[in-house]
Amino acid sequence: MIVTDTAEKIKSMEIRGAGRIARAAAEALKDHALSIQSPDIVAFRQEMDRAAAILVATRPTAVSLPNAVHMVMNGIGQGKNVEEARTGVVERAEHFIQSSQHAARKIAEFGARHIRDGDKILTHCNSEVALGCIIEAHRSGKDIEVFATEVRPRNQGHITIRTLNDAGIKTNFIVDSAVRSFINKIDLVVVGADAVTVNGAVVNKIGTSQVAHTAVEARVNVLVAAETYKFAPRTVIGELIQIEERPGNEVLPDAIAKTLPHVTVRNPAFDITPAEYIDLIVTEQGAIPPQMAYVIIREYLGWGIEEFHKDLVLNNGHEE
Ligand code: RI2
Repeated sequence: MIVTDTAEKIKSMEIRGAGRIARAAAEALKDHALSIQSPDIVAFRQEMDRAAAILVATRPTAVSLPNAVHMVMNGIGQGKNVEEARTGVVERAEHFIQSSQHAARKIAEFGARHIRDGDKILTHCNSEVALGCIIEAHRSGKDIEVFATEVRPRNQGHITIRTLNDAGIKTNFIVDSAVRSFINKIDLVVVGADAVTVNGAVVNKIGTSQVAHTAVEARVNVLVAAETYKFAPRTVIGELIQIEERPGNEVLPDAIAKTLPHVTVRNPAFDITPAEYIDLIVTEQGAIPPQMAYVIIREYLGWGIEEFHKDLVLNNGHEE
C-alpha cells in the first residue's frame, strides 16, 4: 500500500527534509484517496483518517508533516459522497505540492537578496530552502563561498556538499565541532527549519542551536529559511514540539554499545534555537523577525484560536 510504503520511507529517512516529507505525505494521501473502492462515505473517511494517522506518526518533529496532512484532509470537507470527498483530497494535495514548490522558489529569491557579493556562508544539515537561497545568490552572479558541516550521525552534510559542488559553488566541508574554529571567517549563517514555534524559536537539525549560539557570540547574522507551513499552529495553545530521539545505533554500532553496559547512547535528531539568536526568518511571504511568528500562524496558515477551541471542545466533550 502506498501509504505504508511512504510512511516506511519517511521513518527510515529515505525520504527526508521537512518540505520533502510533507509533499510525500500529500502525494500518498492523494494516491490513497484514488485507490479506495468503497462507495460508502463513512468508510472512506475512516480509511483516510487511518492513512493520515499512519503518516503523521512517522516522524514527530517536522510540523510540515501534520500541517500538510491537515490541509489535504480538509479536502474531504462536508463531501456527501465519496466522489466529492475524493476530488477534494486530490485537489488539496495537488495544491499543497504546487504551493510548496512555489514557496521554495520565492524563498530562494528573497533569501538570495540577503547574501552579499563576497560573503562566506555557513550552513548546517541539508535544507532544500536554505540551499535554494545560496544557489540563487550564486546564480545571480555573487561570488560566494560556503562552509558546510558534516551533520553527524546521518551525514546530511554529504548531500549538501554534493548539491553545492554540482552548482559550481566553492565549498569547504567541516566536522560539526569545527564551527567555532571557522566562525570568524563567516559573514552569514543560513539554515532551514523543521518547525517554528509561536515565540519564534526554530526547531532544526541537532547542532543548529550551537551553530547559532556561536554565530551570535561572533556577531554573525543567522538567517532561517522556512515555508509558512513549517510554523506550528498548536504551539499557540501551549503544545510543545516533540523532539525526535532516534535509535542509538545511528551514533554507536550495537556491537560496541553492548560491550558498554553503563553507557546509554542519546540521539536527539533536533534542537531548539531561541528567537533571540535569529535575525530573520525568510518565508515565501517575505522575511520576518522571528518574534512575528504568531502573525504567520494567524494570517497564512489561517488557524486562529477558534479552530483549536473547536478541537478542545470535541476532545473534552464540553464547552467551558
Ligand atoms: P527542508 C531536515 O530534517 C533538516 O533538519 C533540515 O534543516 C530541515 O529538515 C528542513 O529541510 P531531517 O529530515 O524542508 O534531515 O528545508 O531530519 O529541505
